[in-house]
Amino acid sequence: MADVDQVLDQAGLTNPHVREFVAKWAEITGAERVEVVNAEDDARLLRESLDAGELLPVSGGRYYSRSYLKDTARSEERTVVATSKESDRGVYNNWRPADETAATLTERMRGASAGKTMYVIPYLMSPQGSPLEAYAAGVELTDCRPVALHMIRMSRVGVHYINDLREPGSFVRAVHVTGDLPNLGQGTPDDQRLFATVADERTILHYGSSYGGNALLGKIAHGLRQACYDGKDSEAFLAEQFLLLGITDKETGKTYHVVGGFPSASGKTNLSMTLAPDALGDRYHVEFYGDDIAWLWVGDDGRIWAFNPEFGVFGVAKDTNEASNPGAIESIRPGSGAIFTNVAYNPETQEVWWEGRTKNPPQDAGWLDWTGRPIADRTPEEKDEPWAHPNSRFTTTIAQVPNAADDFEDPKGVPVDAIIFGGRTRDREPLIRAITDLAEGVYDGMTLGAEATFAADGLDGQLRYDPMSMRPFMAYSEGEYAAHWLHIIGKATDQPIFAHVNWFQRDPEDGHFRWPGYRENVRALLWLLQFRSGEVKGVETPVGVLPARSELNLDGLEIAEADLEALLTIDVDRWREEMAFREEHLAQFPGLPEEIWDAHRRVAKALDEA
Ligand code: GTP
Ligand code: SPV
Ligand code: MN
Repeated sequence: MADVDQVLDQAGLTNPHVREFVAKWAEITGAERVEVVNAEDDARLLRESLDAGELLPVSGGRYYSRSYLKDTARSEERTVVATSKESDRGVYNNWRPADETAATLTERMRGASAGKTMYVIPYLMSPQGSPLEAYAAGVELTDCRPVALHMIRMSRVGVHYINDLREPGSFVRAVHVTGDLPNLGQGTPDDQRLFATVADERTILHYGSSYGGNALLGKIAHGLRQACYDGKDSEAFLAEQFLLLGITDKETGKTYHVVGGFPSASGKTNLSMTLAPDALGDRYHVEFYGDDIAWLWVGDDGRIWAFNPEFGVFGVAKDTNEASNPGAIESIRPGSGAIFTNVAYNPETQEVWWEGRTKNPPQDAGWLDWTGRPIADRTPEEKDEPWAHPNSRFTTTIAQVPNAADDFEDPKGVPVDAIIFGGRTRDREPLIRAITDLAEGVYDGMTLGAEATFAADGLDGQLRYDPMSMRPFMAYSEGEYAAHWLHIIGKATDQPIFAHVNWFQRDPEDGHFRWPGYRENVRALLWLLQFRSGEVKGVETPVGVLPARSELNLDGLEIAEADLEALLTIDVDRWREEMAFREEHLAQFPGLPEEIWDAHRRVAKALDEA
């Protein structure tokens, strides 16, 4: 066992609370060595990971990692929020008592890093100097070197972010222990994995994975789950699984900012990195701020302000190509330092590939699927299996995104003009409906959902509800959550407009997407911003204001009349059916504010009278 004090001295890590935290967990996990990580260590750590075979080289100074077969996504069932008050229990947050959860995890982690190095990663989940910086500092301890490399891309990493913090509670204590992945019983009744945020102690303990949100603790665990709790506790802010983008109208010189909550894998990365469609590109410029997390607060000017606490992008690879998301392709180009996880890999050419990268898979020999198996060895039955895992990802920094906003690191954030929600809905939801009332906006967020992907997930036509796209991240009860939203946005004297969008409506006959999606989605946002500023009137419906056909800018877009008609109208019968599902959904949440119920009844009544 290394001399922890000596290592921390050498690294110039002087904060006594952090030192105490590191020493405690070095002792518990039994790590053989301790090492402090700064962003400047990236090149050395990459070399060491390549030498150790943890990473494989991709052409142009990029990298490839493969995770254990049963460790390829966040596990929502194994993720819990723990606090000392049972009133934090929600319907979806897997609440547990703090003391027994911390005790269980301490036992699982005891001795589990024996023989390994424990990397100490001080990080900041905000631009430096932001008004919410007090909630953004953390120290992740991990026994996995590639996790350190991902953290360097996804957050701001360095000792100077934490050295001067005085209070014991002024940084999040985050401990990640990988565990013996082949022997954790993933998906069995004896599953050993446990991912806990002990929110009222600002402590995160994750055991049994080295993948994504399970292991990069600054991202989901701190940036969403812990921050969601801190935001409520302080009554100061909201932390949401939101994208953040800017649209500049070059003709008027005005810039607008939009945040959007879509459930996981429902299009946040794609929308946030999008470009204006070619036909509108001369006039509108879209700027990227963030693709997964935004923190929101009320500024002194009475507006809602936001920033992205992250430093990088951990994006879904599938279907990312020059047409769907040219910005993403550019952000992972040779020289970007990107890390690819669980895509297909060719060790001879050092190239990577995933479904949708090109129309057809590459032809040359030597390709391995995401598990490392040669494609050439596939049996005829296996021939059609995907080469990349459906949740395979790329990791890159925001600075690599070509249309990253110049001010993405500005600590004062940006003012928010619109808050949009969107899920994957095959019918019922029109392209866009604007909502001008705060309670109806929050109600729309609370009834957000995505289509059940497997028949077993739910009844046909019924959504898997994902309130605010925060179902797996809410750190306290849904009722209080809605109240906190009403409180924070309600404090703003100049409130953003709400809207619900849907890029995924399909023709029931042949299943084609009625809306072309991707870059064309900007057209719906432009309408919303014009509606907010009173330039267009829209068409009132019981569920919000829809664009009149003539108001939607369709220059350069070919779309069938029947599709457009379906996208710009509402199906009242399907909506009435949905209202009954919503009633059951909302009734699960004790303490849901009366304003939300009023909004529900208003919409239901309007539909009945329609
Ligand atoms: P997380 O990182 O898991 O939170 O996901 P995300 O919300 O950022 O999702 P992402 O943008 O990566 O999109 C997920 C999938 O939806 C990808 O396979 C996209 O190709 C697809 N997708 C995104 N936007 C559109 C769209 O406008 N139309 C259609 N048809 N598909 C889309
Ligand atoms: C998500 O699953 O919503 C993600 C990826 O953004 S992860 O970091 O794994 O949570
Ligand atoms: Mn996400």
